Amino acid sequence: MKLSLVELRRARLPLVSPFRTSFGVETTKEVLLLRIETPDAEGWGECVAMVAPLYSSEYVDAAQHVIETFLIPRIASLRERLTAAKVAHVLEPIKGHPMAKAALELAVLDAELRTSGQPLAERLGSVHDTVPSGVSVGIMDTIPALLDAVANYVGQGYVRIKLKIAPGWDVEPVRAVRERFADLPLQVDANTAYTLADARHLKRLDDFDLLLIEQPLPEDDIRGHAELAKVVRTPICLDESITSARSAADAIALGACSVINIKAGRVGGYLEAVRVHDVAAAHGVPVWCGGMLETGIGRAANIALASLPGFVLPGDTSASDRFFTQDIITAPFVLEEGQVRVPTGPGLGVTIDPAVLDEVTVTTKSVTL
Ligand code: NPG
Repeated sequence: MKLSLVELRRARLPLVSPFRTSFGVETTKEVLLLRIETPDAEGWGECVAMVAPLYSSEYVDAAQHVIETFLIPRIASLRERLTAAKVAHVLEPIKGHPMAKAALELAVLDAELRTSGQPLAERLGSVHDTVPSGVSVGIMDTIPALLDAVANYVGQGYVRIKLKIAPGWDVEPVRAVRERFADLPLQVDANTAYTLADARHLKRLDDFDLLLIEQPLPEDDIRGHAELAKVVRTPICLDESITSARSAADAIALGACSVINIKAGRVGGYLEAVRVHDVAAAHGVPVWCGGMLETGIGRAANIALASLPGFVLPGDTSASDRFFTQDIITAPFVLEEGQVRVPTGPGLGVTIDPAVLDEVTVTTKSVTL
């Protein structure tokens, strides 16, 4: 499959409401979208790197730079021999930049699958037509505001709530939500905001029957998570720390986690994400699909991934209107009795709305090959 064009498009979509985490507040999604052309089909990819390197070391300007300068020439060098399965291998000599690599691999995968007529979900190993949908609730100014937000999402039918926590916004908000919603499947996400010295404080969360505590400690603190897991009863889930199938195997072997959040961007692509899923499944470790405020392109791919058999916990696979009043796809994802439908069309199975896309586009750059 020969690549003839790569289009790099930067778009800006306002969020329906500000989304606050321990590392910052987002009010707009600035996204890098890729469109590639091959003789038989086009393919779309979305890069999940954010504007600033606050979640991980990647950021969108750097992702665009590395894609243009180092990644495109490498995959183009494969010429007719380009296939999605070869992308990660040919990009391996370039250190790091998993989100940039994942975006490019997704575009190649989409073009390949649109050519053969196969849906992405099927290619990845899907076993479900719909997936249960959870929602991530940001840090709020007050506990009453948080309770209103949670009540609204529960009312819409979301089957699991994830609360963002940080020092100063943890035990009390979690207690308030648990008191109001006794049976709600509930989990928390710290995005690395604590240290092992906080172990006794974090243990107080054991009172609230949480599904898991996600990434309490720094990304490289695997031993710390293993120590913490001996102190707290609530299962420890890793997100930022899991950067590959190998690191997943290590974290499991070292007792650092008993649940894994899988994000394709964080591990360098959807094909590696499947390998993380397989490693976890082999160890009986449940996984769920994370989210990074994706537009319909990335959301479609995440929902496909979340339909694999090891994804036994609801993911951050919310409906499009959780974040956007206007998505860039013609049929945005909707919540139906707590579930979202896995796309069934070839490739990503979604259609881009060109008028909407043009409206939100800030810059476009084409690389002809
Ligand atoms: O549903 O897309 C979503 C957002 C889920 O909380 C969410 N994502 O740390 O997992 C995370 C967090 C995130 C958001 C991370 C933006 C990085 C950027």
